[in-house]
Amino acid sequence: MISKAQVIQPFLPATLTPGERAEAFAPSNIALCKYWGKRDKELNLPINASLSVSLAHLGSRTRITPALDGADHVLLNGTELTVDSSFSRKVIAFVDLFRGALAQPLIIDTHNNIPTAAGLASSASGFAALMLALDQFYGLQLAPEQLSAFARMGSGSASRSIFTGFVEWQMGNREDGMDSHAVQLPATWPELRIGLVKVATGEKKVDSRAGMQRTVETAHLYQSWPLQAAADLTRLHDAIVEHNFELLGATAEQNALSMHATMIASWPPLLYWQPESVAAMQQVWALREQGVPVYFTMDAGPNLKLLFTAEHESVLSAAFPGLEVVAPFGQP
Ligand code: 2P0
Repeated sequence: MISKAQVIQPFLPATLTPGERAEAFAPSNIALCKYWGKRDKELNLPINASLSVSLAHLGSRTRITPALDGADHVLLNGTELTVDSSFSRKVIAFVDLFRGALAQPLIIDTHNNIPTAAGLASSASGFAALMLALDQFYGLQLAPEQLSAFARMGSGSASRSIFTGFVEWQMGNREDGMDSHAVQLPATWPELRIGLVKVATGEKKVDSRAGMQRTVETAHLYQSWPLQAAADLTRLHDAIVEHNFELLGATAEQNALSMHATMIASWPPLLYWQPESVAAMQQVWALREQGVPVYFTMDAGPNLKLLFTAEHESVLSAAFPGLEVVAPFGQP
């Protein structure tokens, strides 16, 4: 198995010249075709390609400055964390891949503006923003595909958060993973809306890293997942090119439910849904029967993300009190 450091090393200059300050933003993203399962756990290389839409201004902003007291400092939303917290350890391990022998202590300050109530994962935008900030801080001048491949090593879904709009993470087949990076699709959809439905917040018992590993190792049903994902990816491309909202929504919803089916078929079983998640799904189906074009997707948690177009926003805000609406391509 190739290590992250072995892959990154050839792309770094012989001598690093740290800057004074770097700051970068990366958006969060919602997958319409999910990443679920790895062919390489060290490099976060996926078993299937995935496709997401970025959440515009919602995401992570990370600032890097030199630390003058000889120790690393990791801050999250304005609060300094202990260096042995799980967040700090992940951040420092990632930074170590780049600063190498220089070992210069740093202050790494991250702010997430993702509504915490929405229960959205922040590892995707967090590692993407950190990667962009490191690139600036050390003047690495990495190409977008390289930034995406390296952000992937922090967290798989971070590969997609290097870009905005519709983004496809190509699975690649190289052992070093340098062809497993995201690309931005040349498409916009100004009327598209994503509605964040909060069902529950709080730490989940099984994180997605452990969840996908358990699924791959124990669910026979998982064998059908790569085929489903490949078919869905093709349908999503067609839907985006044709602005076919029904095709986009139906494909995303079936893809999410198929992923959850593989989780439920794992052992021990993995069910991220709460009773309120199922009630919200049934509400979406009831609204569709009444003629409202609305679909949902879900990740490794109990919350729903609704997909709809701008003209139906008021109906959906009334049906789901507290709905947080995002326009991924800005206002039309
Ligand atoms: C996705 N998820 O495509 C899928 C759907 C969760 C369900 O990407 O182990 O935090 O760091 O590569 O990126 C969450 O997985 O996992 C995720 P690692 P990551 O959005």
